[in-house]
Amino acid sequence: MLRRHPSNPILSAGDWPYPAHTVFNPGATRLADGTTLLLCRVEDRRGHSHLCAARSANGIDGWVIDDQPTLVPRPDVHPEELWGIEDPRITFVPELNKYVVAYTAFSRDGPGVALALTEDFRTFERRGLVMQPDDKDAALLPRRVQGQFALIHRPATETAAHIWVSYSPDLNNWGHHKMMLLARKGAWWDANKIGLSPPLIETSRGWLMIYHGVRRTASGALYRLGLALFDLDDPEHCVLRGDPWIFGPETSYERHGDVGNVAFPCGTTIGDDGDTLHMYYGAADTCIGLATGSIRDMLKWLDDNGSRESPRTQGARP
Ligand code: BMA
Repeated sequence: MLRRHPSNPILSAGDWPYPAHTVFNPGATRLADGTTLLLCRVEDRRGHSHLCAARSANGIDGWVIDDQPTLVPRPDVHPEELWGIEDPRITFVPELNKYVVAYTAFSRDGPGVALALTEDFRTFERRGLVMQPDDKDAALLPRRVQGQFALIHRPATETAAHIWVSYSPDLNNWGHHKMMLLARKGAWWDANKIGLSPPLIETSRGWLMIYHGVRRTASGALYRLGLALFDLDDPEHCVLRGDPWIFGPETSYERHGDVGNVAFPCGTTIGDDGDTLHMYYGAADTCIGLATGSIRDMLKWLDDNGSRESPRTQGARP
């Protein structure tokens, strides 16, 4: 359902105009003129990450990469960014006429969720930490639902890591926290730990979610992707959830790298036809891959491979 581009990996540290150890887990959007913008996580040789923008007319090649880091940690004013900023998810919000970037701030006490607003990916208005540690894998919906902004995120405890949605009137004050999707249990590919991957995709049938499931194996974790669909007006209500995973590490650049067996998308763009989905993903925490699919095919696949879930029983099926 998602086909890898033959020139994968499309971006890696060797393409960078300044020293970089690895580049991965990019947020993605299309700018007003159709340009694809990736906001890439760049890890330096201290192990700290910052974000750097890369722009391309076709979203495949000809990338123009900022010659300096685009958004850097500011632990002097935002102590929660002490050990870097990671994994941005970009949402264009027409009401604000701005892009909202939800990213992981790596604090002394673990990862939390921070927001920054921008019009041009050159200057940013930081809103700071909105979800305290341990929390990550966050993205905003592009419009209010029932009068409120909605943020998807993944709080984690020692025993649980499920996907939640929280609501806010102003992007600063968050409440009405609701469980959105539960990790399954036992042998399932998405047992114990799941998280949002790219921001939700709005379709006529609901919000389409691509999420990752982490399978713990004797030789480490396996990061794979699944699909779920949520009610447009009530995003905490899961309409359909796919049973099998749809995309996982297979190629050498996904199998081998700093963290092998990881395919981790943080962004998608939609083609001019309104259906073609370009998914940008971190491969093995080392480089960036592109895979392409069809939103229509994904919805059809969910009809054929999905189960209806009620909030009380989701994830609990054997
Ligand atoms: C997750 C995040 C991602 C990373 C993945 C695999 O928990 O930290 O940034 O790609 O693990 O290491």
